[in-house]
Amino acid sequence: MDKVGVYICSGYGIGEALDLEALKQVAETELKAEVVKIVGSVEAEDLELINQEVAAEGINRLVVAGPTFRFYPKNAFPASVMVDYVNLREQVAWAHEPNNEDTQALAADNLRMGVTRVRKMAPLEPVPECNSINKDILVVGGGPAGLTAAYYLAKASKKVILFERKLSVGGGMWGGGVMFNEIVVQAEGKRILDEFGIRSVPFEDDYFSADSVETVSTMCSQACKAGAKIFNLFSVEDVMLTEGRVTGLVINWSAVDIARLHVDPITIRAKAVIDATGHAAEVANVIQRKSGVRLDTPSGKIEGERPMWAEVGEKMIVENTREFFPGVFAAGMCCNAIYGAPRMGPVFGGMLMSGKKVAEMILARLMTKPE
Ligand code: 48F
Repeated sequence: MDKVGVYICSGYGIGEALDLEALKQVAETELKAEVVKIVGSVEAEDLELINQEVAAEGINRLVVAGPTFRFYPKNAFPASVMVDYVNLREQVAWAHEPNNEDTQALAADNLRMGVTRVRKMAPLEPVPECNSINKDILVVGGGPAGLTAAYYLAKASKKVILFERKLSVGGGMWGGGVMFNEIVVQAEGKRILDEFGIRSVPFEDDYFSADSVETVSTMCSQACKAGAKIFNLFSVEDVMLTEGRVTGLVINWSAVDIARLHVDPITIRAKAVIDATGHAAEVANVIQRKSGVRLDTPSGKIEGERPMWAEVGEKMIVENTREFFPGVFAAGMCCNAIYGAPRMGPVFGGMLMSGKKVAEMILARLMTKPE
């Protein structure tokens, strides 16, 4: 139940210029305020008395008619009480002819507005907890590996964000092999396509082919529906590296980079980061270039991608799906770039298997480590 209290101040020259009893009448009879009082001032003990009464009477909507609102100390009234300040001093008593009919009418109108305002005030909604800025896992790159990882992690109820530099996700998968719009996967890759609900047909021996457009669009849709948040047009330009571990990413709008604007990026924290940036292995590169740390590779550096050898490349990519630096995991083509293994052309099963494997590795880690 709302209870309106009106406190009219007689100090600071206000009582000499205005008929305060008449104002009190307006508040009581016309405006129907539950508690109406005339007080000597609105500071020190008088302010304390007002607050005691507000608490005792259960007033939750308060009008103080006196000096400008700037006069009151910070937190003069409890945060749970909605307050309106009617300025009877600077804007009425001090600015207009005292004890004049029009001055009195102005004071009454100001009081009417104050009481009406305080009755209509709505409490501020508490700021919702921002659950976008700290995430469980951040995926860099929305190619087949990144989308697969995001899908399985989100399906396991993890908070996942995927950043994709370009307008559309899908990476190198839209064009299949030389733009035939067909992708090829092996039997294990087909099982992942099946889990996404993507149709495929036998191709030869143990291989299957699928429409690349259906594959990308379905993977993207399923990842989103599972709960992954995809931010396209965002580029990851750096990492946060604290105490020998990557703890988050530094991101900016891709348009800022394209337009060569000098706009500072923002950071986002996570328990794990996935580098799924394809051949470029951008996260690994930025760590190596800027931090001079050892990566978990034979040479301690990025080994570099080797020439095409599809069968070996496909096998190696799953093997090379690893945490290559504390807090950062490789998935997809960048695994072979980091660990020095062959590329594999339009065979995409390895990308899907690598995306699934990295999700499983991170899930296992999150389960064994206290959150
Ligand atoms: O290149 P991409 O498709 O990587 P992938 O998932 O799959 C590789 C295959 O497409 C293909 C292949 C098959 O045999 O070899 O190349 O490993 O997708 C990588 C995505 O990451 C984005 C990029 O735009 C692409 O969509 N990306 C790269 N760097 C960044 C980025 C960055 N710094 N920030 C955000 N996105």
